[in-house]
Amino acid sequence: MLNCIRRRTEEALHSKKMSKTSEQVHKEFEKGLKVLLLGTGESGKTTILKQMKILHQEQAFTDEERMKKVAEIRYNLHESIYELVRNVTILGLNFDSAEHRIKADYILGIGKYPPHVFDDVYCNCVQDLWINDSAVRMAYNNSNEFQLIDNAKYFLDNIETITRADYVPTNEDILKSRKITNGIKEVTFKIKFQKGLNCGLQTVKMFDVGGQRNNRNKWLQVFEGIDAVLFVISCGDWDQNLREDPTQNRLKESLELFERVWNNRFLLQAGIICFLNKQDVLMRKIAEGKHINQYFPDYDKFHMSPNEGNIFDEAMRTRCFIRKMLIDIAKEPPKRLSQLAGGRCKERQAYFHYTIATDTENVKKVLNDCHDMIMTRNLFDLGLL
Ligand SMILES: Nc1nc2c(ncn2[C@@H]2O[C@H](COP(=O)(O)OP(=O)(O)OP(=O)(O)O)[C@@H](O)[C@H]2O)c(=O)[nH]1
Ligand SMILES: [Mg+2]
Repeated sequence: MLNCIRRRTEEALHSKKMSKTSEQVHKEFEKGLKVLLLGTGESGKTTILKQMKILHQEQAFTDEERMKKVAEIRYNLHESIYELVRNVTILGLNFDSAEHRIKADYILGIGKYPPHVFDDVYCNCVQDLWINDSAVRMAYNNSNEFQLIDNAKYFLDNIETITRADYVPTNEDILKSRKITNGIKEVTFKIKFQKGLNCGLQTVKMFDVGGQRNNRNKWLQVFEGIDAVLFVISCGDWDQNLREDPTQNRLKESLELFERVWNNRFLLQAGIICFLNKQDVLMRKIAEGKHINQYFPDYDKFHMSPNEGNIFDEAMRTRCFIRKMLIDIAKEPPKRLSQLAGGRCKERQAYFHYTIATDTENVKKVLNDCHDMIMTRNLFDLGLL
């Protein structure tokens, strides 16, 4: 009799505890997540935000938004040819013919901003220079020496579509377009998660900030109560310098910024997930015979561990090397955290993903993994796991 009562009491307590736990898990889920995108200029933060819209909003871009993008994309198209033509001379190259020189002067005469009308004369000039002039191609192959947007080739190859009067940008066009972020953008998503700790809707607030140096002083405003930082780093620009400081290497700037974010005292509670982005650009550069060791001599001493992949795969080795430099920074517990804990440090680690932010399927998978990780971490911190 007594045994029976005890068993029932234990069962009741267990079930009460379980329902309390499940209530707490539910509460934690309902509270929503605050996610912050950080990284240097042009690393791909806004592109990740655009992917969130594509993946989690019924209508990713309204007709009005698409129409607004037309001007941005045409701006990207014009700035691409303008910078290429301008740099032919700067690089000491010569156009193939007098006719091409005249066409180049016509483009330069328009100036940095695109013309009001993209007529046949304009389109023919751009296409002839882009497709047929070897000096323009040479400038393109050396575009790490000046500032050219990543997807210049994509826009120049698609000039006929982009300049049509009835042009409506596709999602791919929008993902590949480039417009600098100034200030802070906040977007709230209601996300339906299929798997993981809880199936249902969760609110995710995502903050996108401008990554160029003059924008970074605004970052502090949004550091409060952040669950996770998605730190985006471009792996394709080891041979380029910053737009805002032509003396600083872009990858070095990213590594230094990562170190500052890792040690930032306002972000000690946030999970840090690092997106090693622009893997397609990295692979393209390796395929073109470019190497990182010219800019990062330590690469020659770098040894991949056998489980990281084929050591003869140069692209793989390069991405592992960049990852290793980040791991070395994150290996040290944040300086402030060790001080606060009097030397006894709560374990903290950074997570790494290789990404191509313009590829929706790739980002979908990575973001799902990140969500699982953030929720697991939050529930663990609350003692619920
Ligand atoms: N090829 C390629 N292009 C990418 C990738 N990720 C981003 N881009 C392009 O890189 C450019 C810059 O990306 P953004 O997302 O605007 O960069 P950002 O980090 O928001 O830059 P700021 O607003 O200046 O801080 C855009 O043209 C993107 O389409 C990638 O993985 N591969
Ligand atoms: Mg941006």
